[in-house]
Amino acid sequence: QRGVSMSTLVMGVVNVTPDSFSDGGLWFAPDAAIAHGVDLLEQGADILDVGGESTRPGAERVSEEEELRRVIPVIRELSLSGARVSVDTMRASVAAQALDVGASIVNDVSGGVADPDMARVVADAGVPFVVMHWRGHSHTMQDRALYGDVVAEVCRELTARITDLCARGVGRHQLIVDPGFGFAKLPEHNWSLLAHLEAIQSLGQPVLIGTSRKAFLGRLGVPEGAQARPAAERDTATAATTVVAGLARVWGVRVHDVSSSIDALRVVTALEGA
Ligand code: PMM
Repeated sequence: QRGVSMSTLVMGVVNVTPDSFSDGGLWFAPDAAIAHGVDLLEQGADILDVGGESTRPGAERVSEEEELRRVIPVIRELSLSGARVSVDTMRASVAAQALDVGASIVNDVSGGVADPDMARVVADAGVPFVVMHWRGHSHTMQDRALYGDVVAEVCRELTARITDLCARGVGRHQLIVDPGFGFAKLPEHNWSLLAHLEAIQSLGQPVLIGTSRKAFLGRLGVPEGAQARPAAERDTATAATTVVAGLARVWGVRVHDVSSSIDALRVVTALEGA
């Protein structure tokens, strides 16, 4: 058992993509993705985040048809099995169909910017909506990693998203904010954001963080200019960031390796009870 006082939720990643940077191709067939989701639930995931479009730096977009073909069967099956499912999509049409087959959270890395219809879908459904800090699509986003004060600017840009979404009829109570680790961010930006989660929390919304297996963790202990460590060897560092998140009492962490983050949160719970 996880223990009752553990408050940070663990969102397990189910990528139905051939090219995600962290686990690309591993769970691409629907059956493999469903089995992976079931496995993450058994490890203790509270939510499964199902996505069909890679957002790794430089990635090109997939078509709507292809995205639907990838995610809808997986979301339907996992929802039927009783899982709480979020759909990781920038498309309003994909979000709407995912909600129809059982998803109950929409996770949009563009925070409702990429598709002008997203706000309406989320407002009509009344479901939780993850609004991530985003400065543009993956093929050019790293050109936009320019900040004077990254923490202040991410907070300001998330506030603008909250204002815009509320003006379009989305309830403030629906909004979960995410600083968008790795999205138009250099390693130093990611570290600043992780060091100042309280600033993101001061926006007054629940906070989700997605540091899992990201490149800034792959640079730890690796000399300048040398190859970053592979994504699969970033889970220990990821779990360490889950400790940071747990101590900060963030709402949730989005991770690939669920069991190590569950353990990390057990450490937090034990510490807090000591
Ligand atoms: N990162 C990725 C995809 N979706 N959603 C949220 N809310 N936050 C993130 O940081 C995030 C996301 C990219 O990672 P992946 O390719 O490993 O899924």
